[in-house]
Amino acid sequence: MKISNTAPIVILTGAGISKESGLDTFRGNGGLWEGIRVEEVASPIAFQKTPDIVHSFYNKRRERLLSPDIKPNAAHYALEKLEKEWPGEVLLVTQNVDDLHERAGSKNLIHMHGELLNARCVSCHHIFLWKKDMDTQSICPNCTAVGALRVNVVWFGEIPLMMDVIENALINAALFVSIGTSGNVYPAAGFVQVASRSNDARTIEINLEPSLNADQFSKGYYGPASETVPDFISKLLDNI
Ligand code: BJW
Repeated sequence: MKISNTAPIVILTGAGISKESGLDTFRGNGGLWEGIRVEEVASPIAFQKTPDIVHSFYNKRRERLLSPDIKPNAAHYALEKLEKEWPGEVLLVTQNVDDLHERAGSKNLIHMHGELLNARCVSCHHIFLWKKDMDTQSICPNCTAVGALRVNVVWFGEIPLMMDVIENALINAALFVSIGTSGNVYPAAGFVQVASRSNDARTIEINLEPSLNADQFSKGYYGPASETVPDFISKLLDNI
């Protein structure tokens, strides 16, 4: 593929990129958490009604993320290489709340759905690094409120983070690449349309299988991310 080597690139990643690092996806086989659909735990109403269930969901995922066997895979590292070697701007937007892109060294990164290792106090609005379990008795380190802490992620019905920066980057992108996401959740599932309509960007999907909106992309590459992403990026960098 030939695009100008100063062209701005936007990459969107989803749960599929972290699957081979040992983190479960949300949907599909093995993608459910103890028989509960993510839509039933990842919402402010669920947190209001059953905070223990929601805390438990995130405590288990936080513990898993912090276990020593969880590491970035070749796809995370390939994206870091792209950011370092591409002469134009590369913005990495992830829907993932894990920190595997940071661990691989990516810097120009937006966590549009928040971060699992951060807690937010709904009383004083402070955000903290939080690596231990959280429950309804957890105390805010800033205002000392009891039970006001929640994981700092974006649930259904909440507004994803830094949308103005993301939309601006999509409008100006010459290449948009979506990796490891099923296309079930908006606004991320609509990014391909924003990029292709605004600037006639090339749009590429890289996934294990065609996503729900696969027909909206110029091209798709299918297979495990740890193989397809490094392969795609080395071809892109070879063309500089
Ligand atoms: C591999 C692989 C391998 C596997 N290699 N690939 C009707 C129509 C349109 C929209 C709506 C609607 N009704 C409601 C809405 C809005 C709603 C929404 O989208 N609902 C849908 C269910 C329809 N969206 C929202 O509420 C969002 N907010 C919003 O819209 O605010 C309004 C607003 C927007 C913009 C500006 C101003 C205002 C908020 C959405 C928040 C989503 N939150 C979650 C939880 C985050 C915390 C947590 O992690 O627990 O985010 S839900 C969950 O889904 C999580 C993920 O980031 C997100 C996407 O999942 P993802 O990454 O796609 O994972 P999977 O499992 O679905 O797919 C994995 C893929 O990988 C699969 O395709 C596999 O094949 C593939 N794969 N192994 C490569 N080795």
